[in-house]
Amino acid sequence: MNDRFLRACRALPVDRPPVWVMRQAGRYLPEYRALRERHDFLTMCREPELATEVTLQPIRRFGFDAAIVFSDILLPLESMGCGVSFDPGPKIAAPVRSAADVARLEPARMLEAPLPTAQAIAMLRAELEGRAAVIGFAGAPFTLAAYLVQGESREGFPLARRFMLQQPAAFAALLDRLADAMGHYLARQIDAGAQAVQLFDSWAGMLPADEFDALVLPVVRRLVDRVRPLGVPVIYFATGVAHLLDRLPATAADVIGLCWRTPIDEAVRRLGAPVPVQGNLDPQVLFAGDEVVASRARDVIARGRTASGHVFNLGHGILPETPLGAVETLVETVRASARELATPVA
Ligand code: 1CP
Repeated sequence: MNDRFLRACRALPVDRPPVWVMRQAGRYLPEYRALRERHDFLTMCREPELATEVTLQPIRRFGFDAAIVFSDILLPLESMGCGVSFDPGPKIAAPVRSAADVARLEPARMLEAPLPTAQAIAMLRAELEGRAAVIGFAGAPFTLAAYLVQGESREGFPLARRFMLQQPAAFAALLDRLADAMGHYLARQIDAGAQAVQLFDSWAGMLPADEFDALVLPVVRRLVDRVRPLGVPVIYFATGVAHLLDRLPATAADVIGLCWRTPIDEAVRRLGAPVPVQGNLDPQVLFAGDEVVASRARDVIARGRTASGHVFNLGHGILPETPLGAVETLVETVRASARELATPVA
């Protein structure tokens, strides 16, 4: 039974930091690319057997301490009545642009919709038998709203920002509906066996602090308060939020995921609360050669010791061209930190 990841999330002692990487199932793996040649991305998410296989690929190869179920943050929006496709970037068939569009979204549909992701989670628990923890996930309300309003991915999501400023009540209603829907969605993943859940707020960092405080933080808090009583740790991950770090403990998340821009020890001071953290090696470091990978990973581990709990991860998703050897070096460096801790200093 490998409970390193769950123990670190709870700030309990561990022999070394647990390690997994965001987007660990994906295009940098030849076995993923081989399967992807035969199936499109949405099929791989919607067939529980395929999603399970892809989720297990990086666990078999690298022995990560946690497995994040293969899906996408935009997939559950389909169950709310929004068409989603990838070509390869995401596209929303009917973007949300008015209060009437918001009113059409139906969070309660999340309760009945077939949920292949939940089936995949159950299959993963059975396959893994405790060798790695199974993580479920959802997009956080603001990040989902950014895609829903913009209709696609776009630097700065300008239409979403304008909708937020021009129609604050409608935007707040949109966030509320998304929080309700993701509450149902995460509850179903936890029911199926997810041992932790991560909220991805990839675009929250674009907001000025006052708007984050007024509109976004209260909805994240409401969602976290809905999910935490279900008994599994909740990780809140946002990028580019150096200006918001002191606010993040107010999300009430059990673990704060850190992007690579702020060193962990500094982030811990600025969080100002003894909350466990996850992160935060810059994904680009994996292109710098084994020596740099090992030394930078050791640096992240050392800084992580200033936190009450530390889950080793990258500071954002692993990039498609990443050399496999660098990931091996990374995992081996994290494993070796246990031996170093066990060796008495002469
Ligand atoms: O062509 C392909 O094979 C599809 C590429 C792909 C993959 C592998 C997409 C499209 N999504 C995913 C999987 C995915 N997405 C996972 C799987 C589990 C794992 O980590 O191994 C997860 C957790 C996500 C989460 C996700 N999707 C986020 C949050 C994390 C982040 O990177 O900030 C976001 C923003 C998305 C949207 C999305 N889905 C896919 C793409 C290309 C994008 C990003 C578009 C953009 O930059 O706006």
